Amino acid sequence: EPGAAVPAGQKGSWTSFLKAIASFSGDLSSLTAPPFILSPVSLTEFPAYWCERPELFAAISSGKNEEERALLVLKWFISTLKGQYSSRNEKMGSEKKPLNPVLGEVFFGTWPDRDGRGETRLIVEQVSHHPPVTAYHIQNASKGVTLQGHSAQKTSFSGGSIVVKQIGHAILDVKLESGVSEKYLITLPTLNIQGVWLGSPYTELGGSSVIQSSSGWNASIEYKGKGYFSGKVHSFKATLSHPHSHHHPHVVEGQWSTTSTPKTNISSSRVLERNGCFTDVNGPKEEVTVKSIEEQGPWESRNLWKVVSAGIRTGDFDTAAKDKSRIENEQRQRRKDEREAGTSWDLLYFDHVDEDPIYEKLAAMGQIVPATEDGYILKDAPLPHPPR
Ligand code: CLR
Repeated sequence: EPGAAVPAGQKGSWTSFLKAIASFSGDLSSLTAPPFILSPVSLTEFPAYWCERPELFAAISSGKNEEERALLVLKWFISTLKGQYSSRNEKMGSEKKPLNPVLGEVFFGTWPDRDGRGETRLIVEQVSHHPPVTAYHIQNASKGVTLQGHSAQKTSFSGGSIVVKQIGHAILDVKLESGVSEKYLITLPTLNIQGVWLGSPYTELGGSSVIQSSSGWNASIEYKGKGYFSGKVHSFKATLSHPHSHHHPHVVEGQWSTTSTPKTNISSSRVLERNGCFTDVNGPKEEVTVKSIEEQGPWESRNLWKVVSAGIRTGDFDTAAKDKSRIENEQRQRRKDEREAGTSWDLLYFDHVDEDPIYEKLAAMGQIVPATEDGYILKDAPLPHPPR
Protein backbone atom coordinates (compact mmCIF):
# COMPACT_ATOMS: atom_id res chain seq x y z
CA GLU A 1 0.00 0.00 0.00
CA PRO A 2 1.50 3.36 -0.98
CA GLY A 3 2.68 5.42 1.96
CA ALA A 4 2.21 2.55 4.44
CA ALA A 5 5.13 3.79 6.52
CA VAL A 6 4.19 7.48 6.31
CA PRO A 7 2.64 9.09 9.41
CA ALA A 8 -1.10 9.81 8.95
CA GLY A 9 -0.87 13.59 8.62
CA GLN A 10 1.99 13.53 6.10
CA LYS A 11 0.73 11.16 3.38
CA GLY A 12 -0.34 14.01 1.13
CA SER A 13 2.94 15.83 1.35
CA TRP A 14 4.85 12.56 0.79
CA THR A 15 2.88 11.97 -2.43
CA SER A 16 3.65 15.51 -3.61
CA PHE A 17 7.31 15.02 -2.76
CA LEU A 18 7.43 11.80 -4.84
CA LYS A 19 5.66 13.53 -7.73
CA ALA A 20 8.17 16.35 -7.60
CA ILE A 21 11.08 13.87 -7.70
CA ALA A 22 9.51 11.92 -10.55
CA SER A 23 9.05 14.98 -12.73
CA PHE A 24 12.47 16.28 -12.02
CA SER A 25 16.04 15.27 -12.25
CA GLY A 26 19.23 16.81 -11.02
CA ASP A 27 19.44 18.38 -7.63
CA LEU A 28 17.05 16.98 -5.01
CA SER A 29 18.31 19.22 -2.27
CA SER A 30 15.97 22.09 -3.03
CA LEU A 31 12.73 20.04 -2.86
CA THR A 32 10.65 20.39 0.28
CA ALA A 33 10.08 17.06 2.00
CA PRO A 34 7.64 16.15 4.79
CA PRO A 35 8.99 16.30 8.37
CA PHE A 36 9.09 12.53 9.00
CA ILE A 37 11.80 12.08 6.37
CA LEU A 38 14.09 14.94 7.50
CA SER A 39 17.47 14.11 8.99
CA PRO A 40 19.01 16.48 11.56
CA VAL A 41 22.46 15.91 10.04
CA SER A 42 24.08 18.04 7.35
CA LEU A 43 25.72 16.46 4.28
CA THR A 44 29.03 18.05 5.34
CA GLU A 45 29.23 15.33 8.02
CA PHE A 46 29.08 12.46 5.51
CA PRO A 47 32.79 12.37 4.56
CA ALA A 48 33.45 11.09 8.10
CA TYR A 49 32.09 7.72 6.92
CA TRP A 50 35.41 7.20 5.13
CA CYS A 51 37.28 6.76 8.37
CA GLU A 52 35.02 5.11 10.93
CA ARG A 53 37.42 2.18 11.04
CA PRO A 54 40.55 4.29 11.49
CA GLU A 55 42.77 1.28 12.11
CA LEU A 56 42.01 -0.03 8.59
CA PHE A 57 42.85 3.40 7.12
CA ALA A 58 46.10 3.53 9.11
CA ALA A 59 47.03 -0.06 8.15
CA ILE A 60 47.24 0.74 4.43
CA SER A 61 50.82 2.01 4.62
CA SER A 62 51.91 -1.10 6.54
CA GLY A 63 51.46 -3.23 3.40
CA LYS A 64 54.77 -4.83 2.46
CA ASN A 65 54.45 -4.50 -1.31
CA GLU A 66 52.23 -3.00 -4.01
CA GLU A 67 49.91 -6.00 -4.11
CA GLU A 68 49.41 -6.14 -0.36
CA ARG A 69 48.74 -2.39 -0.17
CA ALA A 70 46.19 -2.67 -3.00
CA LEU A 71 44.43 -5.41 -0.99
CA LEU A 72 44.50 -3.26 2.15
CA VAL A 73 43.03 -0.31 0.24
CA LEU A 74 40.22 -2.51 -1.11
CA LYS A 75 39.57 -3.91 2.37
CA TRP A 76 39.37 -0.44 3.93
CA PHE A 77 37.12 0.83 1.09
CA ILE A 78 34.65 -2.08 1.30
CA SER A 79 34.57 -1.71 5.09
CA THR A 80 33.37 1.92 4.79
CA LEU A 81 30.29 1.03 2.72
CA LYS A 82 28.06 -0.07 5.58
CA GLY A 83 28.54 3.28 7.34
CA GLN A 84 28.21 5.26 4.11
CA TYR A 85 25.06 3.57 2.84
CA SER A 86 23.13 1.82 5.58
CA SER A 87 23.88 3.65 8.82
CA ARG A 88 20.89 6.02 8.54
CA ASN A 89 18.58 3.01 8.40
CA GLU A 90 20.20 1.60 11.51
CA LYS A 91 20.13 4.87 13.44
CA MET A 92 16.93 6.51 12.21
CA GLY A 93 14.89 3.61 10.80
CA SER A 94 15.21 4.66 7.15
CA GLU A 95 17.22 6.72 4.71
CA LYS A 96 16.45 10.39 5.37
CA LYS A 97 16.92 13.71 3.63
CA PRO A 98 20.06 15.35 5.05
CA LEU A 99 20.32 19.08 5.71
CA ASN A 100 21.49 20.91 2.60
CA PRO A 101 24.77 22.61 3.53
CA VAL A 102 25.35 26.31 2.92
CA LEU A 103 28.32 27.58 0.93
CA GLY A 104 31.28 27.88 3.29
CA GLU A 105 29.88 25.48 5.88
CA VAL A 106 32.67 23.43 7.47
CA PHE A 107 32.92 20.27 9.54
CA PHE A 108 36.04 19.24 11.47
CA GLY A 109 36.77 16.09 13.38
CA THR A 110 39.42 13.66 14.56
CA TRP A 111 39.88 10.03 15.41
CA PRO A 112 42.36 10.04 18.27
CA ASP A 113 45.54 7.99 18.37
CA ARG A 114 44.85 4.61 19.95
CA ASP A 115 46.88 1.38 19.98
CA GLY A 116 49.58 3.03 17.89
CA ARG A 117 47.34 3.71 14.90
CA GLY A 118 48.08 7.47 14.96
CA GLU A 119 45.66 10.38 14.89
CA THR A 120 43.46 11.01 11.86
CA ARG A 121 42.06 14.44 11.05
CA LEU A 122 39.08 15.41 8.93
CA ILE A 123 38.45 18.75 7.18
CA VAL A 124 35.23 19.25 5.20
CA GLU A 125 34.03 22.35 3.34
CA GLN A 126 30.88 22.93 1.32
CA VAL A 127 32.38 24.34 -1.87
CA SER A 128 29.15 24.80 -3.85
CA HIS A 129 25.55 25.35 -2.77
CA HIS A 130 23.66 24.86 -6.07
CA PRO A 131 24.44 22.18 -7.05
CA PRO A 132 25.70 20.94 -3.67
CA VAL A 133 29.37 19.93 -3.72
CA THR A 134 31.28 18.87 -0.62
CA ALA A 135 35.11 18.72 -0.51
CA TYR A 136 37.03 16.75 2.11
CA HIS A 137 40.54 15.95 3.28
CA ILE A 138 41.26 13.11 5.71
CA GLN A 139 44.78 12.54 6.91
CA ASN A 140 46.68 10.23 9.20
CA ALA A 141 49.98 12.12 9.03
CA SER A 142 51.94 9.69 11.20
CA LYS A 143 51.09 6.80 8.86
CA GLY A 144 51.38 8.84 5.67
CA VAL A 145 47.82 8.10 4.51
CA THR A 146 45.68 10.90 3.02
CA LEU A 147 42.30 10.82 1.30
CA GLN A 148 41.15 13.88 -0.63
CA GLY A 149 37.99 14.14 -2.65
CA HIS A 150 34.71 15.79 -3.44
CA SER A 151 31.17 14.57 -3.61
CA ALA A 152 28.09 15.64 -5.58
CA GLN A 153 24.99 13.84 -6.82
CA LYS A 154 22.72 13.69 -9.86
CA THR A 155 19.31 12.36 -9.03
CA SER A 156 16.64 10.81 -11.21
CA PHE A 157 13.64 8.54 -10.75
CA SER A 158 13.38 5.14 -12.36
CA GLY A 159 11.15 2.12 -11.83
CA GLY A 160 9.90 3.40 -8.49
CA SER A 161 13.31 4.04 -7.00
CA ILE A 162 15.47 7.14 -6.71
CA VAL A 163 18.68 6.71 -8.69
CA VAL A 164 21.58 8.76 -7.39
CA LYS A 165 24.60 8.94 -9.65
CA GLN A 166 27.61 10.10 -7.73
CA ILE A 167 29.71 12.88 -9.20
CA GLY A 168 33.29 13.41 -8.06
CA HIS A 169 36.06 11.09 -6.98
CA ALA A 170 38.58 10.55 -4.22
CA ILE A 171 42.35 10.24 -4.37
CA LEU A 172 44.14 8.23 -1.73
CA ASP A 173 47.80 9.06 -1.23
CA VAL A 174 50.06 6.59 0.57
CA LYS A 175 53.49 7.91 1.44
CA LEU A 176 55.99 5.06 1.61
CA GLU A 177 59.12 4.91 3.74
CA SER A 178 61.18 5.48 0.61
CA GLY A 179 59.52 8.90 0.32
CA VAL A 180 57.64 7.84 -2.83
CA SER A 181 53.86 8.35 -2.91
CA GLU A 182 51.56 5.66 -4.19
CA LYS A 183 48.23 7.04 -5.41
CA TYR A 184 44.82 5.45 -5.79
CA LEU A 185 41.92 6.90 -7.76
CA ILE A 186 38.59 5.89 -6.23
CA THR A 187 35.37 6.22 -8.21
CA LEU A 188 31.98 5.93 -6.55
CA PRO A 189 28.99 3.57 -6.94
CA THR A 190 25.46 4.50 -7.95
CA LEU A 191 22.77 4.54 -5.26
CA ASN A 192 19.37 3.01 -5.80
CA ILE A 193 17.05 4.30 -3.12
CA GLN A 194 14.28 1.73 -2.75
CA GLY A 195 11.17 1.60 -0.61
CA VAL A 196 10.25 5.21 -1.38
CA TRP A 197 6.72 4.36 -2.42
CA LEU A 198 6.02 2.95 1.05
CA GLY A 199 7.79 5.83 2.74
CA SER A 200 10.61 3.71 4.18
CA PRO A 201 13.55 4.41 1.89
CA TYR A 202 16.81 2.49 2.08
CA THR A 203 19.90 2.53 -0.11
CA GLU A 204 21.07 -0.32 -2.30
CA LEU A 205 24.18 0.00 -4.45
CA GLY A 206 24.32 -0.74 -8.12
CA GLY A 207 26.67 -0.52 -11.06
CA SER A 208 30.36 -0.63 -10.40
CA SER A 209 33.26 1.42 -9.14
CA VAL A 210 37.01 1.16 -9.47
CA ILE A 211 40.15 1.75 -7.46
CA GLN A 212 43.07 2.38 -9.80
CA SER A 213 46.53 2.50 -8.28
CA SER A 214 49.61 4.22 -9.65
CA SER A 215 51.36 0.87 -9.10
CA GLY A 216 49.11 -0.66 -11.77
CA TRP A 217 46.80 -2.65 -9.48
CA ASN A 218 43.16 -2.17 -10.44
CA ALA A 219 40.19 -3.17 -8.33
CA SER A 220 36.87 -3.36 -10.08
CA ILE A 221 33.88 -3.69 -7.79
CA GLU A 222 30.43 -4.74 -8.93
CA TYR A 223 27.41 -4.10 -6.72
CA LYS A 224 24.16 -6.07 -6.71
CA GLY A 225 21.08 -6.27 -4.53
CA LYS A 226 18.69 -9.06 -3.70
CA GLY A 227 18.00 -11.50 -6.49
CA TYR A 228 21.33 -11.15 -8.32
CA PHE A 229 24.52 -13.15 -7.90
CA SER A 230 24.15 -14.04 -4.26
CA GLY A 231 20.45 -13.46 -3.84
CA LYS A 232 21.25 -11.28 -0.85
CA VAL A 233 20.98 -7.53 -0.29
CA HIS A 234 24.14 -5.36 -0.35
CA SER A 235 26.23 -7.86 -2.33
CA PHE A 236 29.43 -7.14 -4.18
CA LYS A 237 32.14 -8.86 -6.12
CA ALA A 238 35.58 -7.31 -6.38
CA THR A 239 38.31 -8.31 -8.80
CA LEU A 240 41.83 -7.06 -8.17
CA SER A 241 44.29 -7.48 -11.00
CA HIS A 242 47.52 -6.15 -12.42
CA PRO A 243 48.13 -5.91 -16.17
CA HIS A 244 51.66 -7.33 -15.83
CA SER A 245 50.91 -10.02 -13.30
CA HIS A 246 50.95 -13.62 -14.53
CA HIS A 247 48.89 -14.64 -11.49
CA HIS A 248 45.13 -15.00 -11.52
CA PRO A 249 43.34 -11.91 -10.25
CA HIS A 250 42.20 -11.80 -6.63
CA VAL A 251 38.45 -12.17 -6.28
CA VAL A 252 36.47 -11.23 -3.18
CA GLU A 253 32.75 -11.78 -2.75
CA GLY A 254 30.21 -11.15 -0.07
CA GLN A 255 28.06 -8.47 1.50
CA TRP A 256 29.43 -5.03 2.27
CA SER A 257 26.97 -4.80 5.19
CA THR A 258 28.32 -7.93 6.95
CA THR A 259 31.23 -10.05 5.74
CA SER A 260 33.08 -10.96 2.58
CA THR A 261 35.51 -13.75 1.80
CA PRO A 262 38.40 -14.20 -0.62
CA LYS A 263 37.65 -16.60 -3.48
CA THR A 264 41.32 -16.86 -4.34
CA ASN A 265 44.31 -17.54 -2.16
CA ILE A 266 45.24 -14.56 0.01
CA SER A 267 47.89 -15.74 2.46
CA SER A 268 48.83 -12.45 4.11
CA SER A 269 47.65 -12.26 7.71
CA ARG A 270 47.78 -8.47 7.50
CA VAL A 271 44.97 -8.54 4.94
CA LEU A 272 42.58 -11.10 6.47
CA GLU A 273 40.48 -10.88 9.61
CA ARG A 274 41.17 -13.42 12.35
CA ASN A 275 38.11 -15.41 11.26
CA GLY A 276 39.46 -15.68 7.71
CA CYS A 277 37.08 -13.05 6.29
CA PHE A 278 38.38 -10.38 3.93
CA THR A 279 36.05 -7.80 5.51
CA ASP A 280 33.92 -8.13 8.62
CA VAL A 281 31.95 -5.05 9.66
CA ASN A 282 29.75 -6.75 12.25
CA GLY A 283 31.81 -5.22 15.04
CA PRO A 284 31.43 -1.63 16.24
CA LYS A 285 32.71 1.33 14.25
CA GLU A 286 34.07 4.52 15.69
CA GLU A 287 32.29 7.81 15.05
CA VAL A 288 34.33 10.93 14.51
CA THR A 289 35.19 13.06 17.55
CA VAL A 290 33.86 16.60 17.18
CA LYS A 291 34.21 19.69 19.42
CA SER A 292 31.16 20.54 21.48
CA ILE A 293 28.76 23.02 19.87
CA GLU A 294 29.76 25.68 22.43
CA GLU A 295 33.35 25.50 21.20
CA GLN A 296 32.42 25.66 17.50
CA GLY A 297 32.62 28.72 15.27
CA PRO A 298 29.54 30.10 13.47
CA TRP A 299 30.32 28.30 10.18
CA GLU A 300 30.78 24.89 11.75
CA SER A 301 28.01 22.55 10.76
CA ARG A 302 26.56 21.47 14.11
CA ASN A 303 26.64 25.02 15.44
CA LEU A 304 25.17 26.54 12.28
CA TRP A 305 22.27 24.05 12.19
CA LYS A 306 21.76 23.60 15.94
CA VAL A 307 18.26 25.09 16.12
CA VAL A 308 17.05 23.25 13.00
CA SER A 309 18.54 19.94 14.20
CA ALA A 310 17.04 20.27 17.67
CA GLY A 311 13.67 21.06 16.10
CA ILE A 312 13.81 17.96 13.90
CA ARG A 313 14.97 15.78 16.80
CA THR A 314 12.25 16.92 19.16
CA GLY A 315 9.45 17.15 16.61
CA ASP A 316 9.27 20.96 16.81
CA PHE A 317 9.11 21.40 13.04
CA ASP A 318 7.88 25.00 13.16
CA THR A 319 11.01 26.13 14.95
CA ALA A 320 13.11 24.01 12.58
CA ALA A 321 11.46 25.51 9.50
CA LYS A 322 11.80 29.05 10.81
CA ASP A 323 15.51 28.77 11.48
CA LYS A 324 16.10 26.96 8.19
CA SER A 325 14.48 29.94 6.39
CA ARG A 326 16.65 32.34 8.37
CA ILE A 327 19.80 30.48 7.24
CA GLU A 328 18.63 30.30 3.63
CA ASN A 329 17.70 33.98 3.52
CA GLU A 330 21.08 34.91 4.90
CA GLN A 331 22.67 32.86 2.09
CA ARG A 332 20.55 34.56 -0.56
CA GLN A 333 21.46 37.97 0.85
CA ARG A 334 25.19 37.13 0.75
CA ARG A 335 24.97 36.05 -2.90
CA LYS A 336 23.04 39.20 -3.74
CA ASP A 337 25.57 41.42 -1.96
CA GLU A 338 28.38 39.69 -3.87
CA ARG A 339 26.65 40.25 -7.20
CA GLU A 340 26.13 43.91 -6.44
CA ALA A 341 29.70 44.39 -5.28
CA GLY A 342 31.03 42.39 -8.25
CA THR A 343 32.87 40.01 -5.90
CA SER A 344 32.61 36.29 -5.43
CA TRP A 345 32.85 33.86 -2.55
CA ASP A 346 36.35 32.51 -1.88
CA LEU A 347 36.82 28.88 -0.90
CA LEU A 348 38.53 28.74 2.47
CA TYR A 349 40.29 25.40 2.82
CA PHE A 350 40.39 24.14 -0.78
CA ASP A 351 41.51 25.33 -4.21
CA HIS A 352 39.45 24.28 -7.20
CA VAL A 353 41.29 22.87 -10.23
CA ASP A 354 39.50 22.39 -13.55
CA GLU A 355 41.47 19.31 -14.49
CA ASP A 356 42.92 17.22 -11.69
CA PRO A 357 46.28 15.94 -13.05
CA ILE A 358 46.37 12.91 -10.72
CA TYR A 359 42.87 11.94 -11.78
CA GLU A 360 43.87 12.21 -15.46
CA LYS A 361 46.96 10.04 -15.08
CA LEU A 362 45.21 7.28 -13.11
CA ALA A 363 42.07 7.41 -15.26
CA ALA A 364 44.25 6.84 -18.33
CA MET A 365 45.92 3.83 -16.67
CA GLY A 366 42.56 2.25 -15.83
CA GLN A 367 40.65 3.40 -18.93
CA ILE A 368 38.24 5.24 -16.66
CA VAL A 369 35.72 7.67 -18.11
CA PRO A 370 35.55 10.62 -18.08
CA ALA A 371 39.22 11.03 -18.93
CA THR A 372 39.40 14.25 -16.97
CA GLU A 373 37.59 15.68 -13.96
CA ASP A 374 37.83 18.72 -11.73
CA GLY A 375 39.14 18.48 -8.20
CA TYR A 376 39.57 20.27 -4.89
CA ILE A 377 43.01 20.43 -3.28
CA LEU A 378 43.66 21.46 0.31
CA LYS A 379 45.28 24.91 0.55
CA ASP A 380 48.58 25.22 2.43
CA ALA A 381 46.96 27.77 4.72
CA PRO A 382 43.20 28.33 4.95
CA LEU A 383 41.57 31.73 4.50
CA PRO A 384 39.72 33.11 7.52
CA HIS A 385 35.94 32.82 7.53
CA PRO A 386 34.00 36.06 7.12
CA PRO A 387 31.82 36.97 10.13
CA ARG A 388 28.30 35.55 10.38
C1 CLR B 1 26.97 11.50 0.06
C2 CLR B 1 28.43 11.07 0.02
C3 CLR B 1 28.69 9.90 0.94
C4 CLR B 1 27.79 8.75 0.58
C5 CLR B 1 26.33 9.17 0.54
C6 CLR B 1 25.42 8.41 1.18
C7 CLR B 1 23.98 8.66 1.17
C8 CLR B 1 23.53 9.70 0.14
C9 CLR B 1 24.52 10.86 0.14
C10 CLR B 1 25.96 10.38 -0.25
C11 CLR B 1 24.02 12.02 -0.74
C12 CLR B 1 22.56 12.44 -0.43
C13 CLR B 1 21.59 11.26 -0.48
C14 CLR B 1 22.13 10.21 0.50
C15 CLR B 1 21.02 9.20 0.60
C16 CLR B 1 19.73 10.05 0.50
C17 CLR B 1 20.18 11.47 0.10
C18 CLR B 1 21.52 10.74 -1.91
C19 CLR B 1 26.04 10.03 -1.73
C20 CLR B 1 19.12 12.18 -0.78
C21 CLR B 1 19.49 13.61 -1.15
C22 CLR B 1 17.80 12.27 -0.03
C23 CLR B 1 16.70 11.63 -0.78
C24 CLR B 1 15.41 11.81 -0.07
C25 CLR B 1 14.70 10.51 0.15
C26 CLR B 1 15.39 9.60 1.12
C27 CLR B 1 13.33 10.75 0.56
O1 CLR B 1 30.04 9.52 0.86
